[in-house]
Amino acid sequence: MKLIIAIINYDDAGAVVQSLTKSGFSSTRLSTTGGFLLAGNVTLLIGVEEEKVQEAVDIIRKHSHSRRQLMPAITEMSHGFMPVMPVEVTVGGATLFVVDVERFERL
Ligand code: 2BA
Repeated sequence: MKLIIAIINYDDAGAVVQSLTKSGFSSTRLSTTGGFLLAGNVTLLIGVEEEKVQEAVDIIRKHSHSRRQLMPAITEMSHGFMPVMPVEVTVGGATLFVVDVERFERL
């Protein structure tokens, strides 16, 4: 068994979870915050049999869209902090980790 840890955009989460559920995948949705933008995103935990990993990844890919996002920037001056032009970053469709599950039990 594998555990897919999928970090996705908050706006895509509903469609991803709905489509996973429709295809028979169980998932747990966590509210998380990206360390760089400090903006809310969603992390899904999806336990799947190895042969179903690709199907789950395809569903996540289908509903996750990359976006340009503005990041407010500040610079340090001798007398404090000063706002400068916001920086635009591309936030990817989804960030995935697929890890081995040593043991899985429902008690
Ligand atoms: P954030 O950390 O808020 O990052 C949002 C986006 O900012 C990233 O999009 C990337 O385009 C950019 N970014 C991140 N760190 C950067 C840096 N040091 N310099 C310049 N630009 C940077 P994604 O790569 O698509 O990542 C989306 C979210 O996925 C991240 O939100 C974070 O929550 C998660 N993530 C990405 N890579 C990860 C990793 N290696 N480990 C854990 N979480 C990760």
